[in-house]
Amino acid sequence: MNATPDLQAVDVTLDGAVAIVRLRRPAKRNALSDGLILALRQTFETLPEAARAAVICGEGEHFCAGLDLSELRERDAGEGVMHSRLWHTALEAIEKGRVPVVAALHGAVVGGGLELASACHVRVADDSAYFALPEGSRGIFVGGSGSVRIPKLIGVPRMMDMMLTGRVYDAEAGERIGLAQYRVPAGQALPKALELARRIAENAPLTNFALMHALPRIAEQASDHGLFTEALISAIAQAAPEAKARLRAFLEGKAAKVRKDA
Ligand code: 1HE
Repeated sequence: MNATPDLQAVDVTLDGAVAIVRLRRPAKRNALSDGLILALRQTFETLPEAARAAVICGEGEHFCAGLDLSELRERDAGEGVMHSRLWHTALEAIEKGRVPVVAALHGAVVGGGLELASACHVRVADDSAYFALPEGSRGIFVGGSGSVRIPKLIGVPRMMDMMLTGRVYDAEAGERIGLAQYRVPAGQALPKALELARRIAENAPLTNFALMHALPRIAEQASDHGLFTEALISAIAQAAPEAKARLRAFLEGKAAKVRKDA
């Protein structure tokens, strides 16, 4: 694979403790070329030190049109494996990176665009968003970890249906089945994602790290192993000085209570 990171296609800005990562190929509906995938990997591996959470969004009318189909050419099986593995490492840099990532979704969230969204930790869809996996009709298969991550969100039968029949879910249905955890009016995905990311950034970094790295692994372990891992991680998290300070603040009446409208 000869591609180099297309750094023009990804814009990173820091808003306080939140890194905003923007896909910037609107003329191609933010289709994910090899160069853009490499740039995403590099971006998430080298987020600014001050970032404690991130938001990913797309410029233009759509979040992301998936794989850049113009780059699909005759690949032999070995090259196909390497291409898929490139996507895996890039999306792994998001899912198992340093900070939680909130996806702000609008317009098309399709194919590899949905694979990208499913590597994020929280998904916010505005009412213009729609979700599809057109790979079935293009004669290909998911290759960007969709077969691993998407069934964890919606189950194998729903993903099977999307790929076999070309079913498209709108934002409302997408939220109902679990493709997004939040639905907001059109145009509000980014503000809502930012609001959530700012809240996430206030958590103890070790808690965020434990959630990103321990929770998905525990969920895949046999329950006996999961309980043991949970005991280890919770002991490590509560031993951190920041955890002790936060607990003390609550006991002294200085920390926020849980409110039902929060
Ligand atoms: C593209 C791509 C793309 C747009 N690769 N160039 N993904 C798909 O099968 C989705 C294909 N795209 C679409 O269905 C539509 O473009 C959209 C619904 C996303 C947007 O429609 P629209 O009317 O706003 O835009 P458009 O006129 O279709 O596209 C504008 C330009 O973007 C046009 O190029 P132009 O040079 O004629 O201006 C399109 O060709 C180009 N474009 N989408 C390349 N995807 C790791 S495996 C993952 C496997 C997959 O992701 S398969 C699913 C691929």
